Amino acid sequence: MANVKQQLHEKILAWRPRTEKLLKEYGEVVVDKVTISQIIGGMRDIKSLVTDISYLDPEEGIRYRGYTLGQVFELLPKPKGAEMPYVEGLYYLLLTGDIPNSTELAEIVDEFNKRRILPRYVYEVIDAFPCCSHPMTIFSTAILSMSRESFFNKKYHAGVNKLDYWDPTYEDALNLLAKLPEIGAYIYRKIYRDGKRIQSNPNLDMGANFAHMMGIGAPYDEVTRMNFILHADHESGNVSAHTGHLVASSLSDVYLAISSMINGLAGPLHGLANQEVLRWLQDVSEKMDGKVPTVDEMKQFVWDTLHSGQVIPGYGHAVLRKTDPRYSFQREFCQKNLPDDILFKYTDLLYQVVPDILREQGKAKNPWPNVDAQSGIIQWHYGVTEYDFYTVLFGIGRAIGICANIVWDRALGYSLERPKSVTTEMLEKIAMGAKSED
Ligand code: HAX
Repeated sequence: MANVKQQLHEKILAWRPRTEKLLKEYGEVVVDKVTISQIIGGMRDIKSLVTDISYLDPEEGIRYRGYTLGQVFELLPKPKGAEMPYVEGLYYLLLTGDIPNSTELAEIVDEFNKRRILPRYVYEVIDAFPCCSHPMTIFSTAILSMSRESFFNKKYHAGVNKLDYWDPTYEDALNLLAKLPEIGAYIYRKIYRDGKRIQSNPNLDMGANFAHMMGIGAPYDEVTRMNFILHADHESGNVSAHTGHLVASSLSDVYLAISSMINGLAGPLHGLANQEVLRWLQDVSEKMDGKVPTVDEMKQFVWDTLHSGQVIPGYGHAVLRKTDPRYSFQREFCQKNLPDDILFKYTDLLYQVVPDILREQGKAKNPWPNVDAQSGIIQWHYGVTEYDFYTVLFGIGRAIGICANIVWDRALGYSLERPKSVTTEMLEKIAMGAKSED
């Protein structure tokens, strides 16, 4: 058994009794109540999922395996001369809970490297798409097409023991994650460049390899590492993570689950918001003839959007109640590396005006910016101006966390997901019953 897998196996064996004890001895303990507004309102805030990969605090933001983003970027090992850590090291952290030492890092980097080559048919699937297909549709389908490679499916049909489901899932997850940069970069080259594939370089880490295959020089490798790490996980209830978990809970393989989560991520209220931010900013830029608007002009653009019944992309969040630390991290990157970029100036101006306006409007529970408000500006600055592509970048990152989750879902034997639905009439009766008790 390989070393990473061996370590993971030991952690799984040590963890299982905790889950078993909770189920056997405390299974009937009440964790949360459910209100009618939560049932109609997208199950907001109901504590009904469990994950140890990351935790999202409404005030503080995300922690990966207990580490704040600042700690993750500081503690994870970095390629020589780089400021941003190895993405592979992050996967090791999410999977095992530990910061990898140099041997562990070398091993996980090697695992990614040797699994990166794409089957030929995946290029053909991408090539077969009609023009104007959205990159997220192509990305999802390319991933889906590889379900035939699933090691889990083969083992399942051969009759593998339930306790060992995690093992072939671990293989599928690594096989898929290692290939995502190749798929993403090829889609980019195909749609927006000359269509010629740039071969991956086995001497480069995942982030640098992606930059290389995109055809973009340094420091885009740093941008790529930062981007994949920042987007990797946001606990389990968001649409993409939840979809990945839900689909995998029926024992669908990792390819089917990750393709599905990509479809959820492709919605404008979720991951597609990063492209919507750029679309919105471009619209402002056109109306301003490229000049930076005054504070009052920017306020007017924001109000115009709200009055036309649209949301301000990149602002608000279902859980967070403060500025997203992923936004702050990228803002600091911009302040350091692209302070004079005109779009960064627009974004900073928005940061000055939007929270007050959303508060004045009085609808959004969180008036602060989220991760998507800043990510596209950085891509644009480094030459990726095709904003339809931005959510693919998000998707490569997000797959890392969801894959780690699915491996642990299988290791701890989490059940098929199956919440109960009720009819409107039933809710009305419950409501009337509660009223007559008042
Ligand atoms: N602009 C205008 N109105 C907003 C708003 C925004 N940015 N954010 C929330 N609202 C509105 C909602 O549309 C809702 O209006 P209605 O009562 O008319 O339906 C009201 O405020 C209450 O919404 P909420 O409870 O604060 O927010 P939700 O949990 O329902 O939704 C969203 C959270 C992220 C979907 C929401 O804030 C939004 O639409 N934001 C803009 C899109 C966006 O940036 N999405 C990315 C979020 C981060 C993410 O998942 N990245 O992938």
